Amino acid sequence: MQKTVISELEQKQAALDLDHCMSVAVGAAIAAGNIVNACLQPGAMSAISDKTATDPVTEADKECERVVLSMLTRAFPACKVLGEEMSGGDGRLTDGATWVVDPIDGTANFVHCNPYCCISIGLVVRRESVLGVLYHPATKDMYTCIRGRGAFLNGNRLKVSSVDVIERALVVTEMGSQRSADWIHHKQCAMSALINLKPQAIRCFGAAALNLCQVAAGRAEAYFEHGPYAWDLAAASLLCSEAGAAVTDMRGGALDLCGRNVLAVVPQLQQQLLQALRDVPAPTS
Ligand code: LIP
Repeated sequence: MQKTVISELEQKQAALDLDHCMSVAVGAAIAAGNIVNACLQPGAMSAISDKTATDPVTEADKECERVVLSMLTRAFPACKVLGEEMSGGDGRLTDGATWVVDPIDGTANFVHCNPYCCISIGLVVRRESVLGVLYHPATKDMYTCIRGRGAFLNGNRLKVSSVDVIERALVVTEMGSQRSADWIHHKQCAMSALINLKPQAIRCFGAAALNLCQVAAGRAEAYFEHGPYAWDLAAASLLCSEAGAAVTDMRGGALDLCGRNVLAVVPQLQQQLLQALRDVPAPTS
């Protein structure tokens, strides 16, 4: 009988009961989503402290992260955790199975009571995503994916857009929270390159993970950004690839969850986007 050789990643993936992981992660996302929705009610905004003037963090961010990490570590004590707000460290990943959590992706939207924000929970093994859960509290949309088993929105399978001409494409990018000269120069060059490409629409919605969900759901043809961290990308980059998007770094290389840049695009427009972004200088700081 032919020996089934599976990769070390698949072996580790198989060792985790991913259906149980999914069930706990969905429950944790909903629990955090209830906190977000309570804060989005008029007059209920959570206390704000600022990481920087353009990168706020709220007590709700910290409370959501506490709730999510508590549920995950109680159910999976052997897994590591990496959260945007409290797990410390330099945001780098190790080889071990790690829950990578952004308790509120789109915090600047959230502090302005703009509901375009989500909870992102990814499970990463050997620096590659194997499971993703993203919850958009305002719409109660639950995006889920397991490596090799497809991408889903509220249980319905997702497939990227079939648009194959840039003039009919909606492309998403972001200004981000960095304001140093090199980052501003990068953003100006990237936006200029995108404008010159002449897509039908350019959007900056303010949440990396939710932007990737739009590509996976066929509501946008591409999203790129230099800036997102592993907690912005871990869950939604897998959702995009499972829905049929080409997901790379902005030069077309293999996505590095800690590489702080991403391009998710329908395959039929990938070369045009890469060509347009080819000469955009990366930030130096
Ligand atoms: C945000 C990202 C967004 C980026 C913002 C910010 P946060 O994450 O989702 O793409 O442009 O600067 O980093 O901080 O709201 O979780």
